[in-house]
Amino acid sequence: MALLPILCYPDARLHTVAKPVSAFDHDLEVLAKDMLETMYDSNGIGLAATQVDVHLRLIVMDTSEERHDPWVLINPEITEKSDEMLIAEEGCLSVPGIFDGVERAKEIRVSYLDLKGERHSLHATELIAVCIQHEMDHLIGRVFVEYLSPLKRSRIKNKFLKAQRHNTTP
Ligand code: K1U
Ligand code: ZN
Repeated sequence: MALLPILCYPDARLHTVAKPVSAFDHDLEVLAKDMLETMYDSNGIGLAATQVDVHLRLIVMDTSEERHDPWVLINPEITEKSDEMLIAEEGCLSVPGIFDGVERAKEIRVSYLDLKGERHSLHATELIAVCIQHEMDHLIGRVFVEYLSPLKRSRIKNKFLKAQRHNTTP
């Protein structure tokens, strides 16, 4: 098992569009395990492969209190979305220390494959629905700060660029 480096905003690689997974092999299992370890180590509730510079449609999550319910969703697709929306506070391991409200569908249905390539469908609400939508955005190269106002986004970008230049934490 290994901890993987997480790309930090505004790294251009975060805007890469991921490709569908086609090989359900040992390498994919290792990647999923390493991503889960990286997510747990960073106290996150989700992580997309894009964030560890692997451009495949794979996300991992654990929204349980006990942190003992790892999920691996491969080639996820949203098949249904509620008209009802909610605004929830989001954070991102690629934009550490920044939290803000984003409007998302309150309920979704997602079709995905597991590590054996078997298809499943899940109905998600509230935090789980928010987290899946946030992670699936990563797979199309979208970071949650893109939902914020241009002023907020530019302040965040400048803060992170400055920290990068000075080699400090944002
Ligand atoms: O970087 C990521 O994609 C993971 C991200 C997932 C997420 C959290 C909250 C809302 C939507 C998506 C995180 O895990 S951020 C850190 C965190 O644990 C957290 C932040 C806010 C609320 C709950 C948890
Ligand atoms: Zn994120």
